[in-house]
Amino acid sequence: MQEAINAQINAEMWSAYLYLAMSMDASSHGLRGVANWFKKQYEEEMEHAFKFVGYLQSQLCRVELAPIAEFPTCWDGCPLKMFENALAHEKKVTGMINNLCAIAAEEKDYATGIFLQWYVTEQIEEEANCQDAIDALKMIGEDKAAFFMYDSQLAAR
Ligand code: OFO
Repeated sequence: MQEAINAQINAEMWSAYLYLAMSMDASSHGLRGVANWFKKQYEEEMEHAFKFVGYLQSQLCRVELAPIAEFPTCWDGCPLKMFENALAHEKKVTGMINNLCAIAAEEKDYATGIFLQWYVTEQIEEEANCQDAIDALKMIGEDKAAFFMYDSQLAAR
């Protein structure tokens, strides 16, 4: 269980870098709201990672930090591509969290099972947020005024 949680800490940090890269790409294309949204998402992912770090420490387990694997850095300033990529990634993360739950159940590690429930709920929100953005961006299409309004909304996250 300890090994699997350490791997998840790495995965959460990888997610953080992915979203920070999206924020940088959006920013370099003048998409201030999208850049802000992904910067906030980067911060959330680091919180997810540190929640696991705190949990391992509270259980007197060792935290092992591994190198962060390479991540994509270019979406050509296309928010739809970013959110589609983010949704696909979050679905993958949901699978990883479910896998951790399965290990906890198999090892009869009830404390970790309860701790993981927070992540199970969080993943529902993570996927829904990405899907909402995809739906909105598809509706907006090429309408620049509508996109400007939506970008301002994302800037307020
Ligand atoms: Fe940590 O939820 Fe996204 O990846």
